Amino acid sequence: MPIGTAAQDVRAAQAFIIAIVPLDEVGVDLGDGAEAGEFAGLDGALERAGKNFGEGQSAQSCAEEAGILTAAFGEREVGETGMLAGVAYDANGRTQGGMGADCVDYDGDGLLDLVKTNFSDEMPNLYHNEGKAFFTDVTAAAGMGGETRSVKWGTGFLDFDDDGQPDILIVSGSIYPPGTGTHHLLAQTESKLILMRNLDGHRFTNVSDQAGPAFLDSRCGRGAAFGDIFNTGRISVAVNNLNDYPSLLRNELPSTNSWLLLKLVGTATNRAAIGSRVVVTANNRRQVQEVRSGGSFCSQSDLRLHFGLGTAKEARVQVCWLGGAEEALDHVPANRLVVVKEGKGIISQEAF
Ligand SMILES: [Ca+2]
Ligand SMILES: [Ca+2]
Repeated sequence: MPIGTAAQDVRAAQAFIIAIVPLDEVGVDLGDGAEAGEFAGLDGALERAGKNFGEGQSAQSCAEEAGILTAAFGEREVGETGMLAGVAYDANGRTQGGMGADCVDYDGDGLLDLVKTNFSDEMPNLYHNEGKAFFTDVTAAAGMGGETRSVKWGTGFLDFDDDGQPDILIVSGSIYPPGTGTHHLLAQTESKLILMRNLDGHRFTNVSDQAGPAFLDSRCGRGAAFGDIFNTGRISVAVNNLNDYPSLLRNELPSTNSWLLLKLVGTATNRAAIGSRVVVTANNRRQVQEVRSGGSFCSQSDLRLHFGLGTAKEARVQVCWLGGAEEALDHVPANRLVVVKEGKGIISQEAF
């Protein structure tokens, strides 16, 4: 779908816009998945994202029928802690058909929280990190209890409006390809993308019907990858669809909010800095993110970390490298890509 007229129609009526852009228009070869792989990671590996939940435990989470939280105790010992951590079941004690998962600190308390998508007729899960590796299912209280339509797959936290409060995108799609056999007789799926806006750090609201043509289009979605692919300071989204072209959702929100894009380069630790953590503080609000390999579902997002800063014009950046080294950078100006090298501080900046 061209951006032109459809995006302009929506722009007149809505506060923000995400439009579909054919991937071949931005130089991604649709005939060879490897071209898109660096950003979209459309291959078939089980989603599994490395996490550190802020209490001295490195952990991996994986959504299955009973949520599994695999925690590392020290360097060599690994154990399954989903039951004790409160993420094995939903708030009613039921197992669920888990599909995708992601984590970020959505409420600014410094601890990484979890979102998990599930099968049709089931709510997704939003697990709030209470500290000491224990989580509370706050799905209903956060306003996400109504999202039960269709099977939900890829998901991720993204601050699409750069207000400093991470929002949530969920990809949905029928389990069987539309029009196939006796399982799915409808010619088209009725599955759509879901965009949940973070209102105040505690509650989310569904703004899909205000988010532009990409969210009105029914597709049989699966994976979702996130990144500032156009270098605009706004997070865009790549979605892979079953038996269909992938979609690239360009974020065209006319926001005046500031942002910061951080690229970490490891030296003592791995060069991609996977597993390293960043704390960004701006306007007295703290945000935590980690560099991750792998995403959910079957996707790889931009390794650069994107932070919405709201009205702030600068931020304090603290980097905790995977090997334990730390460095702090004060008065980092907003609205630019900043490259930080382990032990060297900022080695380059590029304003967009
Ligand atoms: Ca939190
Ligand atoms: Ca936001």
